Amino acid sequence: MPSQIIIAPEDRVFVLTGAGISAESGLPTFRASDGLWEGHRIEDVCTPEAWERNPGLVWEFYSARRDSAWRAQPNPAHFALAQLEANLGDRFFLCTQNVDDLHERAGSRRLLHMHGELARSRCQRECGLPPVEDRASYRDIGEVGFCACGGRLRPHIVFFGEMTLGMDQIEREIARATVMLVIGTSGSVYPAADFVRWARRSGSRTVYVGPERPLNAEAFSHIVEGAAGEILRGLFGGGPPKLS
Ligand code: BV8
Ligand code: ZN
Repeated sequence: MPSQIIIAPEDRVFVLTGAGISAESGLPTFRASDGLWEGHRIEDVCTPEAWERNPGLVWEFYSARRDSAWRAQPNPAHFALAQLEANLGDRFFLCTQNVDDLHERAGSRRLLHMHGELARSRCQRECGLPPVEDRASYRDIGEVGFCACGGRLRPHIVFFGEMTLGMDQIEREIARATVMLVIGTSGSVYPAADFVRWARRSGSRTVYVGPERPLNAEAFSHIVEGAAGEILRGLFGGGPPKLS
């Protein structure tokens, strides 16, 4: 049985998740698909240039991602984090790099999607109007709607080269956390890959859960190798955290 981690009454837990936590729900990770996302090069579907060049291809890609995400179900790792949130209340904060909605469907609420959400679209003109709920799959760019200002709607996704979301809140939560738990992320994409180093600098215990050592392994005080769905349940024991 993997070691358990103590969470004392004065502890605050910051959790960061990546594609690995959704692997057991059947959603492919980025590493697994050898740098190709469902057969597409990142440059063709997830950069501002790609959007300018061919918004139809970008919408085809994210429509396919929407379809597979809506068909997927949360797995025991998602539920274990929702349980931990229920136990710790405001001593818990969850930041995810994932754009799927499996954390929400498992019951997580104190959650921030730093790379955006599949379930929303926003105006490409950044006119200031907030993102809108949009779970549709578009077969053709002609089907995609427009913002009230006339701008075309784009996926509410952080493309490479674009600023990540909620960084002020993330920096605040990392600064006041005493334990950082990182689950299922290879540590290859920034600034998320640096969070563990920020946590280490502010004296937090840093724990990684995943079947492979991440690229930022040096910054973790504990590495628990294994699948999140198996490890997390054991780690928290499902009931109130007996992390002694
Ligand atoms: C920015 C949304 C600046 C889209 C995403 C050179 C050096 C350093 C940085 C850079 C650089 N050149 C460019 C950069 C910056 C760039 C970057 O980091 N590039 C990398 C490739 C080097 N970063 C950016 O562009 C960021 N923006 O820097 O802006 C700026 C500043 C001011 C003003 C304007 C701009 C934006 C990055 C966000 C891009 N969007 N997602 C979408 O999802 O479709 S990133 C996307 O890829 C994901 O969100 C995630 O972040 C990343 C994939 O990583 P992981 O989630 O870790 O997945 P991966 O497959 O790699 O690993 C899975 C892991 O799970 C594995 O370790 C595996 O072992 C594990 N696993 C498998 N099964 C399980 C498991 N774990 C547990 N249980 C299991 N069962
Ligand atoms: Zn607009």
